[in-house]
Parts: sequence; structure tokens; C-alpha cells
Amino acid sequence: MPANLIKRDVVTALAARAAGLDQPAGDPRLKHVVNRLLADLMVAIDELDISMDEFWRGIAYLTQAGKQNEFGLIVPGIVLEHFLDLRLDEAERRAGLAGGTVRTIEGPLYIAGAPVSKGEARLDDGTDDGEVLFMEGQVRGVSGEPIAGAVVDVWHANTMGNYSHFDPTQAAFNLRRRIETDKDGGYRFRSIVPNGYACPPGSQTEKLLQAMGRHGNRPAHVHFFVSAPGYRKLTTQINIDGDKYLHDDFAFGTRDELIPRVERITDAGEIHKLGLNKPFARIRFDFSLIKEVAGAPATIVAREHAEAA
Ligand code: MBD
Ligand code: FE
Repeated sequence: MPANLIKRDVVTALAARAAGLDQPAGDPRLKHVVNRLLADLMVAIDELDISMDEFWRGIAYLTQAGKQNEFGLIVPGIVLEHFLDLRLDEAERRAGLAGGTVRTIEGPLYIAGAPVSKGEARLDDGTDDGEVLFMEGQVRGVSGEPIAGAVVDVWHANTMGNYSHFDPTQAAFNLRRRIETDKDGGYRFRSIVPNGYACPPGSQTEKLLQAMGRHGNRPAHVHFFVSAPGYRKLTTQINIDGDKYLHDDFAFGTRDELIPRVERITDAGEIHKLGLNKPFARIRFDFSLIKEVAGAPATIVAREHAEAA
């Protein structure tokens, strides 16, 4: 079929009626958004001359993606979650907010309610024979003041790149903890160095990526929510330096400021001091939080999460 079969004012009128713009009832914001998206979609279908086969293949794809609960994975894979970060970065800049640790995407694998401890924690349950990781640092305000009682909510994958809860072979909350900073704003944890995540083979996400000539791998990373009363909540990650996918993340989450040095500790004295018998990795990383100000764009995001059983 040729493209551009339908006049723009016909599209506009159809989108308006379909979005209920001629009805007094309903949610005005929702109607406004649906109207815009429908009009843009109809224009795109017409300009791209999307065939009926293509259209219904797309609907079947989305139906299956929904059944398999994959929208949370498709969204970062098609750069939209990173795009939302760029918008929030720019909105903060325009609100005069500056400094602080840079944010990056949350991703779809957070589970609320991880065990809480003071100052330090061990994240792994000892069943994964990965390289031991000690990570420590301080939570401070942008002016440098240490923040005692901040909550460092940390989660990461195991050496298979899998996350507890989503991977039923792991214990509940394995590699997930909430650590309250000590009186000096300090946090410390022992864990294992994660490996990168790969989209499940055969998943709708992977099918889409493959059809676009892309891969579905993330470099190894550790996620954080860092929060404290009076400060803006930070959502971020650190990357494990040296990963093959460090600058080729299918989810576009890597940011240069979030690649701390990984020290490899081989000194026998240091190893023994920590009760270990082999070399380990150490990362020092401080988090810097911006003070909350009235009217600034929210960093606390309402988002559905899987529930811990
Ligand atoms: C992950 O671990 C992740 O962080 C993201 C953004 C997407 C898929 C898996
Ligand atoms: Fe992740």
C-alpha cells in the first residue's frame, strides 16, 4: 500500500474521540496523554505504511511480553529508562540543583524489604564461591557533611548474573541488604563480585534485541538506593571495572562517574585480618546526596515491584 493515505485532520479527529476529549467525564491528564500517543501512533502507521500483518505481529509481541512480565526489561533495553534519567538530570539542573553522585537506572529487579543492619552487613550467604568483595564508603551531603543514619539499600547479581527472588535457587534476600550508615556516615559490606546480567534466552526482550542486531548483556554492576531524611533519594549503580560490556550495556546504565577502581588485595596480612584465605577485591565509593528543596522534581518514584514472598 502507499504511505500517507489519511489526512492529518482525520487522524486528529479520530484520536480526540477515541481519547474521550468530547466527554466531560474521565481523567483529563490521561485523556490528554492517550490523545497524543494515539495520534502519533496513527501518523506513524500511515507514514511507515505498517501492514496489517506487521501491526498484529506487534500486538502479539506485546501480549506475550505482558504475559511474561517483561515490560520492566524491555523499557531499559530500548533506552527509555535511561532517557527518563536524562530528563530528571536536566530538570534538576534547571531547578538549580547541582552536584551529588550521578543517578542511573533502577532496573526491574529490586525487591523491597531487605534485611536492615547498622553500619555493615554481609550480603552473600556463602554458597557462591565468587571473588570476595569488600565495599565501603561514606554518605555525605554535597557540602561534605557526613550523614549518619542514611540508608544504603543495595542489591546485585550472583556470579551467574542472577538476582535472588527472580532466581528461585537463591535464598530470600541473598545479595540484598539495607545498611544504615554509622555516626560518621560510613557503610561497609562484604559480598561477592557479581557477574553481568543477560536477558533470558528466548525471552521477548532478547527476541527484540536480536531482531535489531543487538545483544542483551549488562556489565557487572551493583545497585543502590541511598536515602536520608532531608536529602534527595539517589538511585544509582556502580560498575565493576574491566567488564567486557562496561561501555556496551544493553540497558544504557553505565556512567563514567560510576566506575570506581577495584583494588585486588593480595597481601597475606590484610587477607588474614578479614578472616579470608585468598585474595579479594575492594571498592571504596562515597555517595553524595543533594539536600531536598521544595518544588524540585521528585526523586522518589512510585513504581510497582515484585513482592518478597
Ligand atoms: C538488570 O540487572 C538491570 O540492572 C537492568 C537495568 C535490566 C536488566 C537486568
Ligand atoms: Fe541489575
